[in-house]
Amino acid sequence: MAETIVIPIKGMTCSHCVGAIQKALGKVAGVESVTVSLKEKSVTLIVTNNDETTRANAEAAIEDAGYEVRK
Ligand code: 9UX
Repeated sequence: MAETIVIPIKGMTCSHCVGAIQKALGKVAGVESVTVSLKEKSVTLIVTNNDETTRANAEAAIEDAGYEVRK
């Protein structure tokens, strides 16, 4: 069942960041859709399974793209 994950992101301040994060997360397995909010400084993912692996992969993709996940 599709589920929603919201990940707060640090250091995302312009629309280029939004594009970069969207692209990075679009490649993560199990991610069905990516919505980045510049205003909320967070990303909302629709995922096939809200499991540890999917979340870890998504966080790794954000960090690889050069952003920090706010824990
Ligand atoms: Mo904009 Mo984002 O100049 O890392 S691309 S702040």
